[in-house]
Parts: sequence; structure tokens; C-alpha cells
Amino acid sequence: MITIVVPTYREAGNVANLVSAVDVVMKKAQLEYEMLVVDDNSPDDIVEIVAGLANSFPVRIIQPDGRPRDLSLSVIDGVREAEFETIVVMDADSSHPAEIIPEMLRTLDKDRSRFTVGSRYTSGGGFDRDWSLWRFVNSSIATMLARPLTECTDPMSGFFAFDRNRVDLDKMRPIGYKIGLELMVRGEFSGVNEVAIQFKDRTIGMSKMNFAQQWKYLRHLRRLYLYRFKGWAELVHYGAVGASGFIVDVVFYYLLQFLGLEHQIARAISFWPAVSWNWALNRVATFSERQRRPKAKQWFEFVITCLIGFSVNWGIYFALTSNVPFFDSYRFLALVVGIGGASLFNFTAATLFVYSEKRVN
Ligand SMILES: Nc1nc2c(ncn2[C@@H]2O[C@H](COP(=O)(O)OP(=O)(O)OP(=O)(O)O)[C@@H](O)[C@H]2O)c(=O)[nH]1
Ligand SMILES: [Mg+2]
Repeated sequence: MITIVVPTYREAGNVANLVSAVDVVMKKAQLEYEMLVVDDNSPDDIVEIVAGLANSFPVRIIQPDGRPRDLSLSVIDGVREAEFETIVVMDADSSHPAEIIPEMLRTLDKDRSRFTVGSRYTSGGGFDRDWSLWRFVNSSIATMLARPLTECTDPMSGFFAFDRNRVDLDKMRPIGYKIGLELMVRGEFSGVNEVAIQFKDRTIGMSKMNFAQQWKYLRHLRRLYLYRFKGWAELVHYGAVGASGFIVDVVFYYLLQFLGLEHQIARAISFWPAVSWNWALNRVATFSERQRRPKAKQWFEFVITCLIGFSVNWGIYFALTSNVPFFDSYRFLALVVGIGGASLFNFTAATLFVYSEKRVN
């Protein structure tokens, strides 16, 4: 017994084809199922269409209320509402070949602790070749970025099957479209199995893929990296924020001189926008998966640790150049070691003390 969850938005023109295609396949394979259409209150007549189809097929529709329109949340709503433990999720636009469902279910049944994905990139898989170069590059980069998060070759796939008992739905925090990726990373699966699919482009209805969705995808990835790699991801993040803070520092240093200030004064002042920039970015980005603490107090603590960090920086430089002849000849290296030491000190203070140690996920 299987629940097939189909998220829809403006798919009135596709739903009848989908329902009959799936029914043929399931009957032939003698699989009992229900199809649950989760529609985000589309401005079309999908409700009436599904009501008509329900006379001949095991299909029903829900329209969740009171939250913004969202593909991933729709899938989660569908999984919650599903009658059966075995879940298949697929798109409504016939991009996903219904014929593959029985094979996906067989694969899932071999080991129900694993997540099963309909994959375009595993051997035997593929997609319509009339993609523009732009779309192809876009999709390849998006896929590559997610690869380190899972063992799946097609982490972007929206066609998958799993056992609902393996997922704590309250822990899912997707942003945007990639609910499959979210489930693979945060679900309690022992691994991923792939079944080859030929992906077809939609022929009816309009695409909802746009720049806003791609931006959301990057935000989602960032969140998943922080979840999966925790302290290491924070360290890399912290380094990138530090590098951007260096640019802020330099820009202010020159800008203030351009406005007529002495260079020593400019140097003393430019520290403040830079340190505040770093504090803010670390708050909203690097440590975004941790509980928020009061702003003013945290800013103050951040500044204090940076000042101590600077003493560490300067101390290392001083000690190396006065005691080690090598570093006295190559002072720039002493400067680099100093910055490295101070960064580690700052990161340690930030991770243990300035930003809460409590994670929200
Ligand atoms: N419930 C719900 N479903 C959505 C939403 N956005 C898209 N969908 C559905 O999710 C599935 C995938 O969306 P698509 O628009 O096909 O996205 P795509 O496959 O990446 O792009 P195209 O096929 O080129 O349009 C389809 O069944 C859509 O109807 C949404 O905000 N809410
Ligand atoms: Mg599609």
C-alpha cells in the first residue's frame, strides 16, 4: 500500500494525464495505492477535476491553508496526511515516468532503511537533450554543489520513494524546491539507492523555476552544509566572512583618507565598521543555525575578543621576529602566522562563547 504525493501549482491541465498514467502502471503491477494531490490553492479548477477523477481512481486532493505557497512544505503536508507508510513523491507535469514506480518500490522494499531516488545521472538515466546550454550549466553546477551532502548522483531529483517512519517531519526545514535533498540529508536513512529515469520536459503549463528559486536553493544548501558539517562548515564560513571584513576595513581606510582624515586616524576608525560587519555576518550567516543572543551584548563581546585576538596577532609577530632569525628575514611570514593564530583564537572564542553554543537543528 502506497501513497503517491503530488505537489501541484497550476497543473489543472496535467493532472488527468498523470492520474490515468499512474493508474495503468499500478494496476499492471498489482499495487494498491492512493494518490494525494497537495495543491497550493491554484487559481484554476483542479479541485473540480480531481473530484471528477475520484469517481474512477483512488485520488484525493488537499489544499493546505494559512502558510505561504511552497513546494517543499506541500510535500511535507502530503506526507503527514498520507494514509500509508510507503511514500512516493513525483511531479504533476509528467516529467517523471510513472512506469518506474514499481521498480522504485521494489528497490525500496529490498532495504526499507534506505531512500530511493529516480535519478537522471545514474547509468541508464537521462533527460531531454534539447536543453539550452544555460539550463544545462545551471543544473550541473546546482547538482555539483549538493554532491558532498549526499551519496546520491542526482540530489536535485523530485522523484523519490521512502518509508515515512524514517523521517521526523518536525526536523525538516527546507527552503525552496529541494525537499528530496532535505529528506536525504536530515532524514534517518542508512543510504540512498538510485533507479535510472528518463526525465521529460513539461509540455503543458508553465515552469516555476526562476532566479528567486535559485537564490533560495543557495540558501538551502548553506543551511544543509552547516547541518551536515557543523563546526567545519562554520570555520570555512568564518574565514570567508573574515576575508570580506578585510575588504570593508581597507575600503574605509582609503575612503576616510579621501575625505581628508589622517592615515593613523583612518586606520583607527576603519576597524569599527569592519568588526561590526564581521559580527553581523557571523550572526546571520556563519552561526545562523544557533540560537540568537541579545545583539548589543554580543557585539560588545565580539569586539573584545577581536581586540584580544589582535594582541595575539601582534604577540606572535613580535615573538617570532625577535626570537627566530628566519622570521626576522621573512617578516611577512611572521605576519601571516600571526593572522592565522589570531583567527583561530577568534573563531574559538566565537564558537564557544560569543555565539550561543546551542544549535537550533
Ligand atoms: N503545492 C505546490 N506545488 C508546486 C509549487 N511550485 C511547483 N509545484 C509543483 O511541483 C512540481 C515541480 O514543479 P515544476 O514547476 O515542474 O518545476 P521544475 O520541474 O523544476 O521545472 P519545469 O518542469 O521546467 O517547470 C510540479 O508538480 C509543480 O506543480 C508550489 O509552490 N506549491
Ligand atoms: Mg517540472
